[in-house]
Amino acid sequence: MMDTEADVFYRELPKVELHAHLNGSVSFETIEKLIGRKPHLNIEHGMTAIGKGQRRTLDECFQVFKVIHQLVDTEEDILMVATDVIKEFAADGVKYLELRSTPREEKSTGLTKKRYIETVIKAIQQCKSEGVDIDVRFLVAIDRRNGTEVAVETVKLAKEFMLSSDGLVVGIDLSGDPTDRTGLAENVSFVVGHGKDLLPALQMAKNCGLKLSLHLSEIQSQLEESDLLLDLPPDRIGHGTFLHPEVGGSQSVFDKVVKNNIPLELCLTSNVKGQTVPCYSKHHFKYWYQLGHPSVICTDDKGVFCTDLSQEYQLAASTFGLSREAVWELSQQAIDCIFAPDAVKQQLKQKWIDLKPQVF
Ligand code: 6MZ
Repeated sequence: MMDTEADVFYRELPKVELHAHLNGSVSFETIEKLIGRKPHLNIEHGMTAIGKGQRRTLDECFQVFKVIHQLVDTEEDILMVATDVIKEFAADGVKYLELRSTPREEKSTGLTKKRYIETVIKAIQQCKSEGVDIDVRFLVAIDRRNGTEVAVETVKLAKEFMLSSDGLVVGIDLSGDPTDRTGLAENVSFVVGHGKDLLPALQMAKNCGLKLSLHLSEIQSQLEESDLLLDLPPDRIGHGTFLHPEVGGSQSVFDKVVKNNIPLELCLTSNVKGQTVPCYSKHHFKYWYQLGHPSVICTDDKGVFCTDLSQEYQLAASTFGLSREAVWELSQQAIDCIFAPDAVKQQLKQKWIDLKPQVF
């Protein structure tokens, strides 16, 4: 299909991507290469992506990540996936990207969590040395389901890399399936994944200078957890679908978000396809944007949800009637929410000025 004039505008719009999970961002083309490397797994495309018009429960979305993790289990895979993802974001007009990923160890391939992070950093450095026009930083992710000990271990690793990676590792992400709250040990089920168990690790991260982006209230039942974690406070919030009063958010939670001016990372297609939001027009972007609260459009998992950042901006504009001037301002305001230092913000702001069209 031919690109329309609007497609070109949104692709050329310089953009900041702040909420992208590495393994959720793997494109169709890269999945093809991974399937070719591991034919014995019998994985087909329908198992790694949720196509146009399709919807799944959030729980089913998390099954998709498990399939992708089977395909990405060696250093070579991670290097290829990270390099491809970075180049795809760059080709889509993203000038600054914060990638996030959960370090995994794979006994069968000898992959360790440390090597996992080193490999992502290597991919970032390789893209830089090839002159790919994008500034990439990394957030080390904590999967809420793995509990206190793993969270503390992850923060320690992130701290090590924050000090040794030349500013590439900038923070911590808290993510993972919020609907799955049971773990099993010796056949006794117990509750996992509650933020109160992760609070000490997150506090430790904050104390050592790591920035915090936390998935909060992605589903309705997480309000009490959000109230607790907002006292940290985090530097950014992922999704925050149920934080405002119109969807049942408490005054206490709402006040904490607003008083601390905590930016929200908003992912329209992800929330609609994962059915935590009924349709695009009911997305909470509208509420926060109208309030003038810092709201950053992001993709979440561009591979799994078959989207890209240009498309997400285009959807926000068509759904909520944003002018091109307003869209430009929205992408520019995202610069203030990045975790890299002020000097980087200044460079990006200059870039936006240089690239801005005379007329829209
Ligand atoms: C919460 C999510 C997510 O870390 O292996 N992840 N966590 N909510 C979401 N909304 C849909 N989408 C992705 O990338 C995949 C992992 O990112 C988190 C989950 O922990 C998932 O396993 P990485 O690169």
